[in-house]
Amino acid sequence: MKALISTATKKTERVFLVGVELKSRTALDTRDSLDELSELAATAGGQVIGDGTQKMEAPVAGTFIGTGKADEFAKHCTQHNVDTVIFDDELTPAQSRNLEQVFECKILDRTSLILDIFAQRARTREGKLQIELAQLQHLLPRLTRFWGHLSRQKGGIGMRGDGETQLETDRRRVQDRIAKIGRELDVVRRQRSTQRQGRQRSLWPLASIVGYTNAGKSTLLNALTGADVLAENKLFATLDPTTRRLRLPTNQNVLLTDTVGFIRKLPHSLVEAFKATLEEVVKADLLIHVVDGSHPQSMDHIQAVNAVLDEIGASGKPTIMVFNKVDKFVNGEGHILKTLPNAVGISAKTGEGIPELLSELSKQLKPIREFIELSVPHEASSVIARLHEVGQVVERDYEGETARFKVRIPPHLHEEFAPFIVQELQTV
Ligand SMILES: Nc1nc2c(ncn2[C@@H]2O[C@H](COP(=O)(O)OP(=O)(O)OP(=O)(O)O)[C@@H](O)[C@H]2O)c(=O)[nH]1
Ligand SMILES: [Mg+2]
Repeated sequence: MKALISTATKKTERVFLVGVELKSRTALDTRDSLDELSELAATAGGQVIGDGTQKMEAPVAGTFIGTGKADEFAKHCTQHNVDTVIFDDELTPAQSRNLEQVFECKILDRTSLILDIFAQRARTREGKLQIELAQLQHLLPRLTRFWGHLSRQKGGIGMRGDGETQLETDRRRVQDRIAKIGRELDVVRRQRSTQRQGRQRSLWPLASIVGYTNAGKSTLLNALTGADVLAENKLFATLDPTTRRLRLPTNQNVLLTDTVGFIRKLPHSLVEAFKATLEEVVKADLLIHVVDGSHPQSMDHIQAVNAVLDEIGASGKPTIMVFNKVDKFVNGEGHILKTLPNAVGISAKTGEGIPELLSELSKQLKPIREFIELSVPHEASSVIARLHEVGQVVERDYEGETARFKVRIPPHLHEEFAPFIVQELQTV
């Protein structure tokens, strides 16, 4: 058991972490995951005073860890004035209740901790509603008098966000609130979808920046487009999507979207709640998967991101793998780059590798838009109207015998305009 010396002020919540080394996991996996949990706890404002692990075949139904171990940890926690014990795996409602009795303090799991961080970070109306929905859905089966009591008395980690006022109410009211949020979200999303349609009319291809939390997605968007999205060394710095236009050296335009980062064991309720926000990712023509290449677990991170992409139905898209933070590479991490197709090593911070990324981006975007010259009879007004609706008309000339257009179109519309195509243009 690792015990850290406390320098906590009265207000900081003192936190103890518990992880299990199941048969399916190695000691290293458990350690990595606990280190990440510790970062999450710190991000939520807690002070981690120590952690403990147990090696076991499978979790115990009643208390997750063995009762002997639970008693041992509980004693340690009492001695060190621990306010909150956080388990690295999702607990069942019954396990949480039983553990609360053993530890006599607040019990959280990784899921509620992540939900709590999201609640603190949410800024937009949609973000706040989504996180409240996820919190309430997670909470509903876990509503106990203990929680109600705690939320009135203490608040703190796991008890924040707009959902807080509801924590003390009964299930019925929570359910009513869930239904109400659903309706409010509908309204907010309809507005956002109108905005998106406006953008789609421009018909620029959409590239979504995805990746593990803290990989450097926002830093990259800022570096490429001069956006000023908050980028900081904290987990889940970004929740709401930001889209900016990028004009490539080849004069192609692309819309870049930076959105929420992913993490191992991302709560399902959260993925569900954020599905609408993540629509940007689902709709994208191309993904830019940013990896913190200097992180020792970068390969696990890639897998975790791919799992979430799968879950939201965004896997299988053309993807550029971007290994970021090359300025921090020390142990030849760069070798991964050579083993993956479409991989680029960059530093969003120093600008190293950005030209290579831009050229890979134009290469990947080329098949996404065709640049063609058309000759359309003046009387074919429906064709001309359709062209303006679905294509990006760059030049037009109505003076000659036929109307002439230089236009960018999605390749699947090639057939439709085939009779009028004069030539395919080189500059895209
Ligand atoms: N050394 C180094 N640090 C970087 C680089 N790119 C980003 N960072 C740092 O990594 C941290 C996270 O960067 P963000 O851009 O906020 O990461 P993100 O992927 O948007 O993270 P979330 O929004 O939290 O998911 C910040 O402290 C950045 O300054 C890089 O190329 N090199
Ligand atoms: Mg970010």
